[in-house]
Amino acid sequence: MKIGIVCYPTFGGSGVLATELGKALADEGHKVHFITYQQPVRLNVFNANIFYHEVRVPTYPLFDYPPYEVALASTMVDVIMNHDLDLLHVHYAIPHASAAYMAKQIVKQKTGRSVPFITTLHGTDITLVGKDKTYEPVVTFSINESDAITAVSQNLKEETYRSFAIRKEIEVIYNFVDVERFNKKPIDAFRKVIAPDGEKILMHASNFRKVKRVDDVVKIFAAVRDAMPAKLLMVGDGPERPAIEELCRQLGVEEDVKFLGKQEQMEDILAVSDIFLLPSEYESFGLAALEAMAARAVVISTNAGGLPEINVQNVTGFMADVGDVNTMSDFTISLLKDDDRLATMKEAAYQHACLFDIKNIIPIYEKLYRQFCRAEPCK
Ligand code: GMT
Repeated sequence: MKIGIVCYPTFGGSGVLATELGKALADEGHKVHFITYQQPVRLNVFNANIFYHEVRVPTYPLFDYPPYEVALASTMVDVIMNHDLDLLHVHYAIPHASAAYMAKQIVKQKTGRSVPFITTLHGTDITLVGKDKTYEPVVTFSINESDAITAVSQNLKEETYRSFAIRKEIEVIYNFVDVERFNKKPIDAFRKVIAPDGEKILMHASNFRKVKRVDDVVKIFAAVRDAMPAKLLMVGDGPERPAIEELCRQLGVEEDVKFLGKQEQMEDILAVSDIFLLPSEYESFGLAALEAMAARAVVISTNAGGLPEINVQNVTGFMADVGDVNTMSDFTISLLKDDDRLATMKEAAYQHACLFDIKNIIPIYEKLYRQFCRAEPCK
């Protein structure tokens, strides 16, 4: 099939997922056209089935806000018509679903053909941004106009029905991970640089937004470090980072915390990590936690949103209520003091991640796309 994928090209979970999906579909022989304002960060391979179309937003002195959605819809029309796309798959509702609706209407008027679009809901497009009344009417309308709607967890599906007047069925298709990529042996030299005296290594990765409660990561780590020698790796970047660096200094742990910034080689960093901390206020799914599990790190998280759908209590990791730093710290300390239990939980985390392996999830998306095939047999 010829599939257009629209996403945010950044390190955010929705962009990562959309890019990995496109790469996997291209490996299966589909022609995949990425339509976005920048080369997606994970689009780092050459594949003759992958095409990239940049959305250019010309500026003009009149525009305080350059109209990205208009430029996106126009680029979608161009790509659909010139590359004869079978369907569009847009990731993150805002503004991708409404732009897809607009593109669909234009193509229909020009050619008489109705090009289907599938909207995948990822999280903050529903739970934070989408609910805002500035956006809500357009979000509700464009989700309802989607030819198919998917959500990355059962929790997000329920949240969507709770918050918006959605008349259609939402299919849950879980996020996935390429287990083969993340199941890597730790690089000894790397571990020695980070933890020269064999200290346990904890890790966190996010966009450092308030919803991630990164201050709780540092508080948990400070408690662990009081109990034993340990190191914390912080991957990613975002608005909370200066305050978090200050908190590290206030708690006296700055020597043991390394801020690595945005990283592409997540598998190498995860491979040396014992524990992955994700004390978020909300996660629709928690793709970062799933990647950590595939790399055999034990996930200590909150029980918010869709996290209980991937993190199995006391088996693959441990969950506590949002803000319950003491419970998360106590569990982490007792686990790190028990090497046998740590090894058992690491293996359980890996085994559980295998259920979400890319090989299991891609066929589900293909089955969904096949409903929209124009030709039989579906190519
Ligand atoms: O976590 C973020 O803030 C980024 C955001 C995104 O859309 O890029 O992530 C959301 O989508 C991911 C992929 O489906 C999910 O794994 C994350 O849990 C979700 N984030 C939130 O719900 C806060």
